Amino acid sequence: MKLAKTARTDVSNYLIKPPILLPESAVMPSLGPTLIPDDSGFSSQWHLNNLIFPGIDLNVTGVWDEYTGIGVLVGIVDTGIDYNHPDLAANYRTDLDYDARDLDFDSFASLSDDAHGTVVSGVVAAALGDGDAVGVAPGAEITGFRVGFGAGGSMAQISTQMQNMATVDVANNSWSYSGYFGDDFATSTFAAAGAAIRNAAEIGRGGLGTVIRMDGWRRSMLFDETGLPWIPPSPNMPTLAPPMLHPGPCTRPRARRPNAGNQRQLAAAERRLRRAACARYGEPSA
Ligand SMILES: [Ca+2]
Ligand SMILES: [Ca+2]
Repeated sequence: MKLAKTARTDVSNYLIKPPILLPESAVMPSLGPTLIPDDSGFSSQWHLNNLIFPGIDLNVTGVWDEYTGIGVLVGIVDTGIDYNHPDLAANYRTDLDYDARDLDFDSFASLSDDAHGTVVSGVVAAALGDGDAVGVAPGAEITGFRVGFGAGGSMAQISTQMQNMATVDVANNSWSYSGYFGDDFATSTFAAAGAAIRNAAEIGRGGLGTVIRMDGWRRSMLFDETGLPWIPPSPNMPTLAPPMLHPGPCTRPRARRPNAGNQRQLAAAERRLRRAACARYGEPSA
């Protein structure tokens, strides 16, 4: 089985900056985003910045002043990609892609059924400036892991590209092989692909694990609602119960800056989660 040419890992962007401590009396100025793309189609990209219904969007433009995804490589597992498209050319890595359909090192969209990968690549990382649009991470790099579907596809192609996910920082999979949410990686049909996903989650990014987007996941879901097997992150957490009974930062409501209002919201959310966890695992909630 042939795999993509080069493993690439750059963990420098995952280092956490030390917090900036301010005196309690300090007032944070309210500043809007200064990076506003001048791409001609940006005003129509309501999912990034909704001009008609403000706030009904991804709330991402404020992040771009500090971070646009520079230094992160996203693997697009999908059909072929028109990487000569002016929105994509600047961010596409032709030296890292792999085509499991044609068994070559070029994931260019060469057939009429190759349209999907180009669209998905643009949503992820269409570059600032050139073309018409921008992606949610316009500074990130992308590379293509081409597969076919229907008569042009096979489980061997899928398994190969699931293995190749270990060579990128983030992997995107906007597809299903057997219908919406029909792919069951616990079955024999998908067993090899499932093992490859687990491998990427364990060894990608130099051992930090490739970040693999989970379709169908919602922020309100608890892990055991995903139907996935629990992989203990620590000997002290052999099941989901310990982290559920000790709610942590992952339960925090989204807030840009701490203040009295969202601190109360946080406390209330943690109380709700703790009550739910205790009820689920038969523990007293007092
Ligand atoms: Ca090819
Ligand atoms: Ca662009």
